[in-house]
Amino acid sequence: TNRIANKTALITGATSGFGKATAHALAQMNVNLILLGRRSERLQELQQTLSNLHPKLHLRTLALDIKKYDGVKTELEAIMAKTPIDILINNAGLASGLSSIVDGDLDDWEQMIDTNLKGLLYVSRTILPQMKQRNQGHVINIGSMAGNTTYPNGNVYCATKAAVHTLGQAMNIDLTGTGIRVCTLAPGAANTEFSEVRFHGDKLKADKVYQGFQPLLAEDIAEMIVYVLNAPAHVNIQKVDMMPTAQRTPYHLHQEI
Ligand code: NDP
Ligand code: 8X3
Repeated sequence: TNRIANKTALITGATSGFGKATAHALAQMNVNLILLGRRSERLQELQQTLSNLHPKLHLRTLALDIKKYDGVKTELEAIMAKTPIDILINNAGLASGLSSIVDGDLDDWEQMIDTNLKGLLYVSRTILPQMKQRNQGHVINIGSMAGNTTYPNGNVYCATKAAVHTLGQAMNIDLTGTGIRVCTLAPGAANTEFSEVRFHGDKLKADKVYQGFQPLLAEDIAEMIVYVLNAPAHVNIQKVDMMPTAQRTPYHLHQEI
C-alpha cells in the first residue's frame, strides 16, 4: 500500500547522502518534493535527474542555508502559501572536526550547533504551525547513534544529536492530540560525505572510517524513512536505532583491516 502518494515533502540536506537517497526513494513513491540545500548546482542536477525519471512529479529546489532564520522563514512560507507541506525530513547536518573538548575549534562548534540544532529548530518552527492548523503531518528528525552514546572527541557533535533526540520527544509531547507524527531516526556509521565534511575534505582520513566492514548506505536510511512515513495514520514510530550489523555501539565495531 502506498499511503504517501501525491503528498509533498520537504527534505533538508538533499544535495548529498541520506537526503539525496531519500529524494529518490520518495519520488519513487510519487511524493512531490521540495529539495533544500546550500549547493544550488547539485540541487538543479538532482531536480533534473528526478524529473527525467518521474516526469509527473512536482519538484522544487530551495538553495538555502538553514542557519539563517530570515531566509528559511520567508522562502518556506512563500511555498507553503501555495502548497502545504505534509512531510518534513529534518536531515541537514554535519560533524565538523573530531577533537578533544579541551582544544576544540570554536568555529567547528558553532557550525554544528547552528546547523544541527538551531537550523533544525528554524525549519520546524516555520513548518509546524501549518501542520498543526491542518491537523496532519509527519516529521522525521535525523538523530544519530552519537546522540545515544557519546564517544571520545565527539563532544559537541554528540551533544547536538542528543539535543535532536530530545527535541523529537518534545515535538511528540507538544503535539499530543494532533494527527502529526514525529520520528527520530538514529543511524550508526553510514558511508556518505559525512566523514569527508567532518575531516574538512581529507578524503583519505574519511575513507578509513568505513574500512574493513560494511557500513550503512544512504539507501538503507531512505528505505527506513519510507517505511516510517508509510505506516498507517494511527501508527507513530517515534524512535528508530539503525546500525550496521558490524557495529553494535560506537565502541563495538568489528573492522577487518
Ligand atoms: P552528507 O554530508 O552527505 O550530507 C549532509 C547534507 O546536509 C548535505 O546535503 C548538505 O548540503 C546539508 N547541509 C549541511 N549544512 C547545511 C546548511 N547549513 N543548510 C542547508 N543544508 C545543509 O552527510 P549525511 O547524509 O551522512 O548526513 C545527513 C544527516 O545524517 C546529518 O544530520 C548527519 O549528522 C546525520 N547522520 C549521519 C551519519 C553518518 O554516518 N553518515 C550517521 C548518523 C546521522 P549542502 O552542503 O549543499 O548545504
Ligand atoms: C554520525 C555517525 O559514527 O560519527 O552520526 O556517530 S558517528
